[in-house]
Amino acid sequence: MTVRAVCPGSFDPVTHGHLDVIRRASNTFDHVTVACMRNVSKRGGLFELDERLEMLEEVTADLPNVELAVFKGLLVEFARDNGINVIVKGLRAVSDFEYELQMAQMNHSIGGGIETLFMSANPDHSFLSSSLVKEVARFGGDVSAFVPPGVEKRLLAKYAETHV
Ligand code: COD
Repeated sequence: MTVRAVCPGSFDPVTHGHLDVIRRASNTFDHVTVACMRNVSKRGGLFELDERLEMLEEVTADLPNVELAVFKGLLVEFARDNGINVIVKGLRAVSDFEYELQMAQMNHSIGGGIETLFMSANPDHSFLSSSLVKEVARFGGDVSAFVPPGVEKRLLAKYAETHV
């Protein structure tokens, strides 16, 4: 049986933490869809959808079994429509766990039993979130250790452009 996984997220922008989970999923499953949520309703949404996708495209170009997609609405519906068997999430800390567990259980319930598998975050990246990276970049801090070079460039350009 071909196992198709999805790594869902906002990816606003993609960080080394996301990339680590995507790479490990690509080594574990036959096929991986990185599904970028269309509406970033979270506070601090910075990049347009096409910009987030361009960055994802750049950083996953060397992973032949990874494809990109956009979704809106329920993740389980996207998974069902695309023959996806498994949702893959990264777990950074206990603080992630409660919400992620609840989401996994809800998705299992409304998604015809779809499984969520958690990958423990690489300790080197377990403190990383897109929001924190944006905050550091916004105030002129060095984010080169946290995001790929192309993403860093776009962050610098974005904040130069918005003069925030
Ligand atoms: N290390 C490891 N993993 C990480 C790291 C890190 N440093 N940073 C993030 N991750 C992983 C986490 O697993 C996270 O879930 C995923 O990457 C994506 O992170 P973000 O911040 O880009 O994306 P989120 O958290 O905004 O994405 C949330 C979803 C889009 C997955 C979620 O809201 C969703 O599924 N929405 C669709 C509506 C739906 O179906 N809701 C659920 C009903 S129960």
